[in-house]
Amino acid sequence: MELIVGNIAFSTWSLRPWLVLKRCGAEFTVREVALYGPGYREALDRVSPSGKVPLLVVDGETIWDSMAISVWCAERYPEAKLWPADAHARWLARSVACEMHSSFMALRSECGMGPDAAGVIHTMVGPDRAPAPMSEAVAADVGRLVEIFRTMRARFGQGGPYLFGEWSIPDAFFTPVATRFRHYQIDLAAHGDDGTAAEYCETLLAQPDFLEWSGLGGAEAS
Ligand SMILES: N[C@@H](CCC(=O)N[C@@H](CS)C(=O)NCC(=O)O)C(=O)O
Repeated sequence: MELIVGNIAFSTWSLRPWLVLKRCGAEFTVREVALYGPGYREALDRVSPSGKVPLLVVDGETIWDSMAISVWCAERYPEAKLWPADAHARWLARSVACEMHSSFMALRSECGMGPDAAGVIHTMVGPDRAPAPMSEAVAADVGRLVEIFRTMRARFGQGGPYLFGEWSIPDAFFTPVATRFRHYQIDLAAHGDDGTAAEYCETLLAQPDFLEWSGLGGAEAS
């Protein structure tokens, strides 16, 4: 089984299925396709049906999209308990993971972790590269994320430090958010946090699998 990822230094999409696969205890190799350099489009199109990464090559198929790979993992490794056991928690875990997958465009584009128009990779320039001033759209995204973190932790977080207590797929999807908050030094208290969201983000950033990814080169972002 092979996970094909973008640059570990900044591919936030690639980090998610990597975290999920690690959680399953799956045996897999990683192939990094360098994005946005000369010839990258052809290299990516050779391996990717969608022209994007991440991809999981398994059982003669190429599965694309970080959510599709995560759902495949939940099917293949039920013992990893990648979704919460409680039905209500599970329904909402899927809601927030899908919301993360499909929304927060302002945060993604204005607080990017990939190369900008000048080719500068934000993660490489240090945490002082804060966007100033923060746009209303980014502030709305941050406020909504704080609301999700506070609400889910309060309702379902009793069994552990993750969003739904025990680690589950939403934690993989929110780890890149925690890296953005850290990288851009976003003060969550200014966006409605009572400390819950900040503590949750610290938990994600201290998670051993994330630290291993950081050691592979994805220190800030990915
Ligand atoms: N929704 C997709 C998004 C994948 C995505 O945007 N991947 C970026 C990686 S940073 C990519 O492949 N970009 C290359 C390109 O668009 O040319 C997923 O979750 O896998």
